[in-house]
Amino acid sequence: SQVFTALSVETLPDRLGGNAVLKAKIGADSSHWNVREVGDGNLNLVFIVTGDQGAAIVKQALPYVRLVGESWPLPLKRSFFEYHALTRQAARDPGMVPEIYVFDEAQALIVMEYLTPHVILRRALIDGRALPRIGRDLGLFAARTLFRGSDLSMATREKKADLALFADNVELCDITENLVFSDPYFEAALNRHTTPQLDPIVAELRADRDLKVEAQRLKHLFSAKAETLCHGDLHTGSVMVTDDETRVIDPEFAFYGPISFDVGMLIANFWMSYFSQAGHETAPGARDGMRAYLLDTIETLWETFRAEFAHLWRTERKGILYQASLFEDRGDPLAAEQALAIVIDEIWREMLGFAGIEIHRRILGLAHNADFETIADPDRRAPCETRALKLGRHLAVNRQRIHSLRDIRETVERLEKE
Ligand code: SR1
Ligand code: MG
Repeated sequence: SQVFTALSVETLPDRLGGNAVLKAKIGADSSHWNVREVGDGNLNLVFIVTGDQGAAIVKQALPYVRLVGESWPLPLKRSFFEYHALTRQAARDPGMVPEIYVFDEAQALIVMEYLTPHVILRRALIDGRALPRIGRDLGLFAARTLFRGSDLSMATREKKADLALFADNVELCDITENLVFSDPYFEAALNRHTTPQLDPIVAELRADRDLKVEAQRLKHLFSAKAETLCHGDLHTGSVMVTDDETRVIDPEFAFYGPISFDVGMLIANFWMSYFSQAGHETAPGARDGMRAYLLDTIETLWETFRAEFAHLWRTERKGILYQASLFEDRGDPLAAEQALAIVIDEIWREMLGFAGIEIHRRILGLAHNADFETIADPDRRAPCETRALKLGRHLAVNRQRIHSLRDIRETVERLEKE
């Protein structure tokens, strides 16, 4: 196959126009294709291509980090991992990821379904839109993909083959290992907290021994607990929504890691959205309904995850772990329920920790999120970010002693009034 060459708006129709699948999906005459580059993420090129028949998304990896430039090389093989993660997610929770039309490994490109009129969930939440389905849809997606990618469900040979396959996603794991678990807690070169008013709390957090130890314990879990196929970058920017549909995109950070990782990252982004609302409201209290919606959504997401995980545990536990032959067949059905309660409790405590450090890195590290960044006035942004940082510390350090989302809701609402 050809040497990798980055696509451009000008070259794309010629380069992809001969593909029979794309002729059928977009239009037979590629000179009629309209191409727009819309990538606003940190890593890749993304094009929307429309033609006489329809439309498609073309996503192409670049051999470097787009956010930083060619000084930070990044392998093209991330596209391979994204493709393989998407195929597994499609099988494990049908209808929740975009359909793939073409995968070209040498060109590091995936052509997939154009989701329209979907918008990025993070953007919708900034705009104050309360999407009715996301808590349930994302709770189901997390439970199904994380349970079904693990030794609770998969045949051991198949699971070990996937463990080996995704183990090569080294460079993207390295990004997470550094940017999420370490950089926020010292003066790393890539850090860029954009609000100088945060300097005192940043100094406090970086001197916080308990926090730094917890961050490294969580990094240890991330690197060593190869439990399931994680999405790896499951935040509100990786979800596309309408009022009626939820889709999950962008699993190029996929790796075998803790079940709790995706859940924690995702929920953290709802808490950040909550604390950012004060920076977006046009009058005090104008976003109170949105705030309540976000905390309710977190509860729905977690409760749905827990209920679906328990359902799959009871009906699909066919892997090498907690085998029914050890429990039910021996006349002790409660043994499996006892084990389930312990497994869920462990996911809960880990999930809180991952959520806490995800909040910190989105404010202190390299990769910020638009929830806070779009609050232009630093005097409005700083209190929002400070409250979120405090919650992150509480979650990471006290996670073994936090027992319910009700307790966290009280903390969150108290911080919001500070
Ligand atoms: C250099 S990549 C920075 C961040 O962008 C991705 O979306 C991941 O979240 C990563 O940590
Ligand atoms: Mg992404």
